[in-house]
Amino acid sequence: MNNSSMKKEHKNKLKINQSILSKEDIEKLEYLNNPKVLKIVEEFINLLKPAKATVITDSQEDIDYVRELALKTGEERKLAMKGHTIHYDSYYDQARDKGNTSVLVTPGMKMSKVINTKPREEGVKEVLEIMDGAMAGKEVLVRFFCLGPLGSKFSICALQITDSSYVGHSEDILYRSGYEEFKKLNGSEEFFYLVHSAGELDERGNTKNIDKRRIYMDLKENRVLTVNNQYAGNSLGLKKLALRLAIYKANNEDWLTEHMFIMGIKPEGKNRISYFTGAFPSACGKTSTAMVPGQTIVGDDIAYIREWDDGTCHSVNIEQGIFGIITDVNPKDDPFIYEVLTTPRELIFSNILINNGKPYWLNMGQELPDEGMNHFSENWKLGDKDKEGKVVEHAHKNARYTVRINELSNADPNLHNPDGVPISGVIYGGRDSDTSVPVFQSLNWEHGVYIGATIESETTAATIGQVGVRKFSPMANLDFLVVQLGKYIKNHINFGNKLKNLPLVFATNYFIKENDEFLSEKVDKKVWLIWMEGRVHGEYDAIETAIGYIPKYEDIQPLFKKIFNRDYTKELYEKQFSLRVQKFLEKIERMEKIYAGEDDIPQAFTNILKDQKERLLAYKEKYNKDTVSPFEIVS
Ligand code: SPV
Ligand code: MN
Repeated sequence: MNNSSMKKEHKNKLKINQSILSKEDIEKLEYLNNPKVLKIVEEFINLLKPAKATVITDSQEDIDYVRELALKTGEERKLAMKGHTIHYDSYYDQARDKGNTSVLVTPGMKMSKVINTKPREEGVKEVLEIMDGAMAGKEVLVRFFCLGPLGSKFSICALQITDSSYVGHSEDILYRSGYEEFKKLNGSEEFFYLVHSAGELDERGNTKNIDKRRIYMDLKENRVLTVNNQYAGNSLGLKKLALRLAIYKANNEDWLTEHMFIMGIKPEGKNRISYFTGAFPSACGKTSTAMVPGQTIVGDDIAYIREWDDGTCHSVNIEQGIFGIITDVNPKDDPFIYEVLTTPRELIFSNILINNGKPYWLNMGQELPDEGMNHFSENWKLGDKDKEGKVVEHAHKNARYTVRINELSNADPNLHNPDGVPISGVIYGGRDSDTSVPVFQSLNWEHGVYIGATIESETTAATIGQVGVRKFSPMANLDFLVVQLGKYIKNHINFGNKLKNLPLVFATNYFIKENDEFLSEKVDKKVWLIWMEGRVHGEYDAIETAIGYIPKYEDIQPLFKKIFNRDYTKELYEKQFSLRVQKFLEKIERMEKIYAGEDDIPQAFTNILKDQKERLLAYKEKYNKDTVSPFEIVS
């Protein structure tokens, strides 16, 4: 049947060949009554030129189709355990590609200096040229999702077009299906759209033309165009790509889109739960904090936060699953996740070692086989080297698992609550070996914004004697900022100032060292969490210091006894909670330099930085030393 007869028969205006999009699929699109959806589908199918297009609704049948397609195309393979599959990304596509990720800007659009930008016209032209014919011979999925709980004023609809069944399947695990939510839009153009093609594939099913990998955020059109990649951080429209669109939207509408977990803290013996959000750069303990035993998890990566009618703020997880780093997950440190990864359920592993149908990853707490299939080859052997002469490890360090949160025994019952959860605390987690204390509370909301805006994380590869390189990441969100840093900070300050009931703000640093040894154990974060939760309820006193409120020994000692039956000594407390005044001053100097290079930093923020510095200099004078004991500050 040719184009014109197809049009007549179905009375649709879509100029797409019926050999590509069936009558039934056209009807699924038309049901939504949304001209913009039809326009986008037509434009991109005609550009990308797939052999077949399939529209996926919320029905179980459609969702099963995607899961099975991933096995049929070979993008995923079954493992021995029921429901488990393995997916590989190209050896050169194992993490987010910051270099080829750009924000497309129009004249007059102000961006922070730390953001990669490209003139919009040039970027759109370039990526559309690369996308032309990129789906030749492949099947494309047209998907509808809801970022946030269904029927929630937080949520944003998102249209995803992708030729990767792995991407489609991952999104079914990680996001809520939103076909009916699109219908409820009533034809409105208020949605994000995300177009992805893995491009031409090699014999292993991996993207061939990595050099033509592009990830372009087109803020003007509320869309992201991404091509020649498969790694989820580059390909999954709903994850870090829609995060950027939502940051832009939130910063123009006075709410917050943050790179934060949401967790419930439940102190033993007290009949209550307090919800906290937390922003941690990678390798600073984000997932392991959200997974502390005895607490609940709402989300581990992205939160929308809005002012609520009662003067508090509420937050939702825009996801319903976890795309977590698998390296280091072992039964001792991460019992919940380890259990999930080793029992039957729907679960995608990526970029790990498979031997005899069984999964193996780095530091899983057992010996690994020295051959198998991995992110490098079908037949990897210990000692194999890549083209650059580098020995390939058993699995990639950034290897991942993808699983639904409701598969976890610590899933919070409010995960899908359209009202979200009320937030009473915000945690900013940094990583340094020589400056900050394990936990402290900000002096007020604005000082809390300062703490978030000055997060640093030390690189972990530092060898003995070498000082780790410090990476700056305001609110752990630097990679995703698509507004000026000054505007982002101002939005944070204003957001808190309009709330009647402000969340308290805390900072953590689990990595302080003495003589190259960590001063805290991995599990200690439970004590810090319980202390923070208690502060929200006015249960613990604290010592007011130049950097903020720090816990008292008398409060922390019994918590260690009760929770771990451990004798927490005064000596250890003093080492952990001494104020390294000189080191804090050095940090401030680094921040002054960074912020001096940014335009439009709010005066309020500059003042907090100045006040913080003055308080530290006053300590230097008063105590006449570089490091001040918390016992001295008390007395
Ligand atoms: C992160 O790197 O912050 C992640 C994984 O959550 S990615 O999807 O790559 O962004
Ligand atoms: Mn993340």
